Amino acid sequence: MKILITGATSGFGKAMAEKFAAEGHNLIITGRRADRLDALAKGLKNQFAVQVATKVFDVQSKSKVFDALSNDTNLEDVDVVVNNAGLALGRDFFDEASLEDWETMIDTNVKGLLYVTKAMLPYLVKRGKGHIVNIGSTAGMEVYEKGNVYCATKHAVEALSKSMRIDLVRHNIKVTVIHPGAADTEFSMVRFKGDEANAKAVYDGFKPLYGNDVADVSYYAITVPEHVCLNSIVMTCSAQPNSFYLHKSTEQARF
Ligand code: NDP
Ligand code: 8X3
Repeated sequence: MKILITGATSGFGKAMAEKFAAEGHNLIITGRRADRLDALAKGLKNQFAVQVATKVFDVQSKSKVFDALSNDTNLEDVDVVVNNAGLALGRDFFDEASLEDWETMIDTNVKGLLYVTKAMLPYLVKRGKGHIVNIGSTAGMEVYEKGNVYCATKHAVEALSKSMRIDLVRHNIKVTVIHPGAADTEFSMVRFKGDEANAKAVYDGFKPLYGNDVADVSYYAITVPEHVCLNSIVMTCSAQPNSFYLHKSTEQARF
């Protein structure tokens, strides 16, 4: 298979690239940090003898997404598009949160996912088959205190995944949405804007998901038989029963 993954410079996207390459699949990996993409591509090509192309762009920029993804013969036989790039910014009460943080989350998690999907669809439609895998979140299932706009963007990913599944079925395009719970990636460092103590505290007192857990589940979802579609997968670590309750060894409530 050939798989395009957005946000492959760290966390889930990087772990997926490593898993899919280890299983012999060719990749197009994307993100904004070119140095990381180049190092990952080089390592995977050497280790697994697969083809790995890189594309550097910000998913928030409509023109850059379409410049990067349009009219590229290497994309004509892409089987799977993984919309993974995304972020949270801030953990603040609604009245105290930053408008700029809200805009960046909406532009990345919602509009970026739409731009990438729209840019890739002509290839999948022309082929008459394909699979879109969107990375949502348990935050897209239930909102939690101070999660406001991040939760809203992930609710949008859930709604868009359902819509895509209906509208694209006539093109034989499957749509899966994966909703992970708390996972130890660079996510919290980004959310807390480099505040290491706050970021680390998120994962204190329990064993969270890791990138490879999400990569393994994603791999399963993209390798089921063609006539099977896993529509929606909610996956959490064993200590997390829902989006806002986390059973910590040190305290009962996460937030
Ligand atoms: P990381 O911060 O480790 O990775 C995020 C990835 O997204 C990076 O590769 C980053 O690349 C990319 N990215 C962010 N903004 C942009 C942008 N504007 N343009 C292009 N790429 C971008 O976090 P995770 O791996 O944890 O997050 C991946 C996805 O999973 C996100 O959608 C997140 O919301 C979701 N998620 C995370 C959970 C968690 O607890 N970690 C749980 C549930 C869902 P670069 O900076 O190089 O551009
Ligand atoms: C990321 C997980 O719990 O921070 O989507 O919302 S959480």
